[in-house]
Amino acid sequence: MTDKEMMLWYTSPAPTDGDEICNHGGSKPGPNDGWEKWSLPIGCGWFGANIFGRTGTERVQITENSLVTPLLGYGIDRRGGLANFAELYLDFGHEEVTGYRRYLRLDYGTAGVTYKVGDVIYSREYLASYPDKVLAISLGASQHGALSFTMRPELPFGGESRDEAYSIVMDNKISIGGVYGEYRVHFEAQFALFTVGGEIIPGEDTLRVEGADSAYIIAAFGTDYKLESRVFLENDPAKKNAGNPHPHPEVASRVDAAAELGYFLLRQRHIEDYQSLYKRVSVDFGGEEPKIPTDELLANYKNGEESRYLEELYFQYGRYLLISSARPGTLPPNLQGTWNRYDGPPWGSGYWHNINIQMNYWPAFLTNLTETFEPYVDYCRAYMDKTETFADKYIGELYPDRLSKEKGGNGWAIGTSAWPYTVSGPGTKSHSGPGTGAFTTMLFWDYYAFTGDREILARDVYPPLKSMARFLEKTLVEKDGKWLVEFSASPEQRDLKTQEYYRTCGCAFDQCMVWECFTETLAAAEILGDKDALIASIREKLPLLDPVQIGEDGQLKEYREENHYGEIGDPHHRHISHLVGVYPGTLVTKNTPELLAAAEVSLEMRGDKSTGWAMAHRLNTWARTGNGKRAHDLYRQLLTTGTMPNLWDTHPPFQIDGNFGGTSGVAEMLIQSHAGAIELLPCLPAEWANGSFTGLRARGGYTVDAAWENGKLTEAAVRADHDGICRLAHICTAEGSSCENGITSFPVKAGETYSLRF
Ligand code: FUC
Repeated sequence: MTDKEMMLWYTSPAPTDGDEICNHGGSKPGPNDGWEKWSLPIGCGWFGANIFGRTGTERVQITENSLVTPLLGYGIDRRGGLANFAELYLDFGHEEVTGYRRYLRLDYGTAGVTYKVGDVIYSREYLASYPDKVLAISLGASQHGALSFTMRPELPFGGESRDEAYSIVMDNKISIGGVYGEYRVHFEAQFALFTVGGEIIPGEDTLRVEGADSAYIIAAFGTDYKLESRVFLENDPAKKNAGNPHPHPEVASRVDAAAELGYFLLRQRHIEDYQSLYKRVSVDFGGEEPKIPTDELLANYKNGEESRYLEELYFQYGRYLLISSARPGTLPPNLQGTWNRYDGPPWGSGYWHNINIQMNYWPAFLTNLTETFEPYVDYCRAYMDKTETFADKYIGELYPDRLSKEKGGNGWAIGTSAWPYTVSGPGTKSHSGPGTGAFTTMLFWDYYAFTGDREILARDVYPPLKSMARFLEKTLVEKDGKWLVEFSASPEQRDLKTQEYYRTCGCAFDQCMVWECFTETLAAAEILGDKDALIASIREKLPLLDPVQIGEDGQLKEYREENHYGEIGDPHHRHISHLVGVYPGTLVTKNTPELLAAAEVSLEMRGDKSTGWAMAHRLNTWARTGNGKRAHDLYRQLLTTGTMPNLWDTHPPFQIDGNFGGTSGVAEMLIQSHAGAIELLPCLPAEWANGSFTGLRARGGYTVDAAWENGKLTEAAVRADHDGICRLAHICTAEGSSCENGITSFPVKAGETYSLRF
């Protein structure tokens, strides 16, 4: 563990460019967009806020994931989806300032601003508390009575598209709210103001602070949304929330409870809670705290300068963003995490299921943030009834003779798009095959694999996993002695000749996903002693899936009917879905060297150049091949071509998946455990010749630390959650261990740490 601080910082506020934009589709962000490129995100899963750090009028822009209206069509140019919740303006009128600095401290989960006006130092700190479910802002001045400002919360865009809008000023509190969109979401935000010294003067929609020593603001946000199966089953948009209590009393009680605590205690509780997750992991590649701000650091890196610190920072930033956008009880992180300033965000800030939502969760288990997956478990449980009807429909249309009339008898099925209020089903006109469902259940399996927790397996993992196997089994047809998915499509690939989405039978994506799903289901059934007929049936089919083949260019084929690389679809497509067996899958590993070599050929041919998340996908896949140079090239590429000054990933536009994929990619370079043993430093690049990490996780319920010098492991420690046999790859020196085929095994006891020196 190093004590260097992980911090993003800047010497000017976020510019005002783009402040007026309300709908992404109508007007694309400009080159210097303040929100997208420069503002700093804080959040706690319940809500998110972007801090602009301005001195004249500060802007804090707030989102809460359940304020949604239906997306009126697909694509980034359609209005709908997640909405901007509220804007908080603080008028200081500080125009001439010196010594300006704003920052985001990843070690504490706090953002801040400091500057001087004349001799007075002004400072503000912002935090989003998960335990107390409030936004808190402290405002200070270095001279008695020097703090004066106006607090001015507003509905976004002057209340445009908000019905029954209200703004109520009472004593030291302003409440704003209304009803939003076709789902008739009732929402409310409350902003309470507290001062030391000076006075608070109420205005029509404002509170003015005059001559205070210091102040703090506590704000809470709520809607009448409740995550339950009714939300998805109910077709009438206006009835999805019907009968749920108005958020007002609950929001008010949260503000009151937080006010009782006061800023100091709120801050303490926030930092304790936040650090209990964040501090589980450290990485050190030899970076040093930079003397230049983050935007310059990134710009220099883009110009070819090295920065180990930036590489560490980006890794930890992904963890910060995940902690800030997903916690038990909240909705899962969407395409923008939980941050959005539009009333029509790109792709509706959806949960896109042909790569994006899965990528959001790639760092969850590996980087020791397991509980951030709980929101998806809840979400899946809530949409399950609806997605079972999709499976009924799909099987009924394609294979009526296989249709079961029992509830859940055809398993469940999911298409690409999903939101807090709706989820889509698969279809033969889709651009992505039914494998997207198994892409999703793979996360569930990993939830078990990394925790080794049988209760989690039985309660949260096995039901959706087995049910997905049930569905996928019904999508298979027997051809030439193989079981192939029909209809099948490699996500979003088009036929080179017709430019239509290419639809086929048994493409690598679907076959690999079925292979993973069946393999996981069989392993789970074995542990849980499930003897269901389905288990016997998928056990028979598994060896006949023939998921991957090598083509004439030595490539891992995307399609069974492909001979040469790139003859069917776009050879440089951003999706690399045919390689899911390498990552995040477990089919193609170092134990299958020919297949892995073929995957490398495909990866090379696909090329590094791509969009944000697609570079992150390549990074993770290169990490699995063990090629440290190529993995690091991709990491560099992601940072140089897919990263904005606030270190948000850009597709473009801003999508958070690339941040999360970047973080998991770094972790995959340091530790892997998908091929039967824990492998330390499986993909170490020359750039990270000396370093260490602590707290990364491995399958089986292990927490691992390691240190290395000149590219060679010097020490490691493995903590076991359960009694068992620990298996380490390529390490044959551990005392009391047996070593066979490069795998060292030794017995471990729950709660014990095993230290190894080399
Ligand atoms: C998938 C990708 C797109 C985009 C969208 C949100 O459909 O293919 O590039 O990221 O999700």
